[in-house]
Amino acid sequence: MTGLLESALADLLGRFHAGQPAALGQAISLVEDERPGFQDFLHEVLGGGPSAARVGFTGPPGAGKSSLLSMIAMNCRAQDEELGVVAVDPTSPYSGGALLGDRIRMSDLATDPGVFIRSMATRGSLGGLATTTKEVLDLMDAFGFDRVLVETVGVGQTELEITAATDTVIVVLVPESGDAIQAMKAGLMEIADIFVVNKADRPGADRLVKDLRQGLHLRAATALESSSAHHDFDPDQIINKSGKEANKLAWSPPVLSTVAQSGEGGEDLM
Ligand SMILES: Nc1nc2c(ncn2[C@@H]2O[C@H](COP(=O)(O)OP(=O)(O)OP(=O)(O)O)[C@@H](O)[C@H]2O)c(=O)[nH]1
Ligand SMILES: [Mg+2]
Repeated sequence: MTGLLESALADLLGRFHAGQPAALGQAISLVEDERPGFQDFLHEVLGGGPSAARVGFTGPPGAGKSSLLSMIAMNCRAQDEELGVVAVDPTSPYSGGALLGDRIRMSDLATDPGVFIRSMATRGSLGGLATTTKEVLDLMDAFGFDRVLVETVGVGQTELEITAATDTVIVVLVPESGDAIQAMKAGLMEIADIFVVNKADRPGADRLVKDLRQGLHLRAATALESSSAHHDFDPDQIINKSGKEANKLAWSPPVLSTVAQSGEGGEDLM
C-alpha cells in the first residue's frame, strides 16, 4: 500500500469513527467497488462484532416490502433508534420515491438525519442479495446504528444469503402472490422467521394466513418426527441450542397480517 492510500484510508477511518454519514457512504462505496485497501478497512472497523438488530424484508415484487419497512422504520424512529436502511433492487433506485409506496413516509425517512438509506443493485447474484450486502450491513452495524433494515427482491428462488446477513427474515406475501403451497415450494418456509400477509384489506388474505399456518404446522410436525426417528435425537438440545437451524425445528414462524398503508397490524410486527 502506498503512503498516500494509507493516509486516505486513515482519514476515512477517522471520519467513520467520528460518525460522519458521508464517511459511511464513502466506506460503502469503497467496499462495494472493492477498491484497494477495502479489506484492511473492513478489518479495522469490524473488530467489535455485530451489535445492531438486522432485519430483512423479502417477498415477491410489489408485495409491500418497502411500505412495511417504512412502517417499521417510523416506529423505530419514534423510539429514537438510529437506522440504516439497505434496499437491494435490480430495477429502480430507492431514492425514486415511489419505491417506498407512501411518498409521505418516504420523504419523512429520507430527510430524517437518524436514517441512512443506501440502495444497491443486485448484480445478478443468485441469493437475491447483492454480493457485498453482508459487508454493507456490517459497515452500518459498525457505524453504530441500533437497527439495520434491508429489503431484497424475492423472486421465488431460495434466498439463503438473507438469512446469513440478518438476524430476522420477514417474508412478505400478498393474496395475489399465490398460495401457501407455492411459498413452500419457493423455499420461503425455510428462510422466514416471520411471515407477513400484507394487503390484508384485499380478498383472500385470511385464506392465505390460514393455509400458511397449516403448512408451517405440518412442516414443524414432520421435522420433529424425522429428528426423533434419528437415534441422536435430544429434545433439550433442539430447544436450547442457539443455532438457527436447531431452533427452527421447534420454532414455527408466526404468520401476521398487515395493511402497510394504514399501519394496521404494525404493532404485532414490532
Ligand atoms: N391495498 C393495499 N396496497 C398496499 C398495501 N401495502 C402496500 N400497498 C401498495 O402496493 C404497492 C407496492 O408497495 P411497495 O411497498 O412498493 O412494495 P414492494 O414489495 O416494496 O415492491 P418492490 O420493491 O417493487 O418489489 C404500492 O402501490 C403500495 O401503496 C396494503 O396493505 N394494501
Ligand atoms: Mg420495494
